[in-house]
Amino acid sequence: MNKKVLVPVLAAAMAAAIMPVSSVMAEDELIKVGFAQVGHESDWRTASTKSCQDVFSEENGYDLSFVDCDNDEAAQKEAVRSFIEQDVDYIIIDPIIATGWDTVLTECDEAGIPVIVIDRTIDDSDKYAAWVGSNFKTEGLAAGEWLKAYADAQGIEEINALVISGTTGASAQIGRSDGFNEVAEKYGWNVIDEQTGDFTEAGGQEVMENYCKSYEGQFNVVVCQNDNEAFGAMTAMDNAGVTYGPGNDVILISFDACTAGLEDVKAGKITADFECNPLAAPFVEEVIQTLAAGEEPESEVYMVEHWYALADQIVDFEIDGEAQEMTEVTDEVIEAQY
Ligand code: GYE
Repeated sequence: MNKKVLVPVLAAAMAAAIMPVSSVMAEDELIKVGFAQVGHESDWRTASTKSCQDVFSEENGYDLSFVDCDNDEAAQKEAVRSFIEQDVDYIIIDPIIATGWDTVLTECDEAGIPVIVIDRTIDDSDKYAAWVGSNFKTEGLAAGEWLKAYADAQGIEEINALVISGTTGASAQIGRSDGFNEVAEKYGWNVIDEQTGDFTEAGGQEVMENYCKSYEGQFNVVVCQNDNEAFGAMTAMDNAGVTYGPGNDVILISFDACTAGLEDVKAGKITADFECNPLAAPFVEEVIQTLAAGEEPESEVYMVEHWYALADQIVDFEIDGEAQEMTEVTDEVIEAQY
């Protein structure tokens, strides 16, 4: 398998190479793209949708059919089938969950429509041209190894963690859980519970309310698998009188590092935030252009991501022997985020 890791310089060069197509282009000359998006559950998702709508615009030569599948697996398959009926040129899928895809992908294949998978992975079929997204297990490992280094630096000997996971069966959930649990096992931490908040603020709040009741005084780490869950968890902890963030009762870990998440890092609420970069659409366009030219695209393209904290929470750590760099959250960093 060809693998490619994008570096920012290459990304900028690729963005510059995307030529705007004349706005006088006739409608039938536009490239028809269908995008079956997960839903609208988070800030991350909003940024992902905007990235796709910006790239696959009419101005850029595309006719985009966008379907918000509202986190409904059946609706997502239906959306893909409607794209086959519309005879689009390319289908983009952000799979809500990682399995159950082979039948519908076979239908795309038989219709001769190439599929590009974006963000979450499909784990039970290889009938797609390429995937562009993030290494979720690496994100989970980073959160775990950072926690180890930070707890050591603070003299915290015991880790009692509660996890609020993402949508069960989504590859983003599976990878982040696997990564964090692997580290937890290695250091003998106590992971008290893991329940899903479905990547939403309301879900995060509900799970944390239950945790505060069931495990009062028993936990010192809360891991939320996205920023929106962390926002909900903070409301629940505020209501229960649990303090969080640097120097407080609970070390609060989050993923995504969207603007609002980084603002909470800056405010000393989220202790560390592990980025998942939603701006993948330019790289999906690169895949489409490669396919349109009759060439074979890279089969896997990984987004570049950063690990964020305030200066006092930045510690040295490694993943599989590789030293990791952390980025200090400043106003400029927040300003540049999505
Ligand atoms: O972390 C979360 C979103 O699939 C990586 O989905 C994505 C996740 C992201 O709802 O905020």
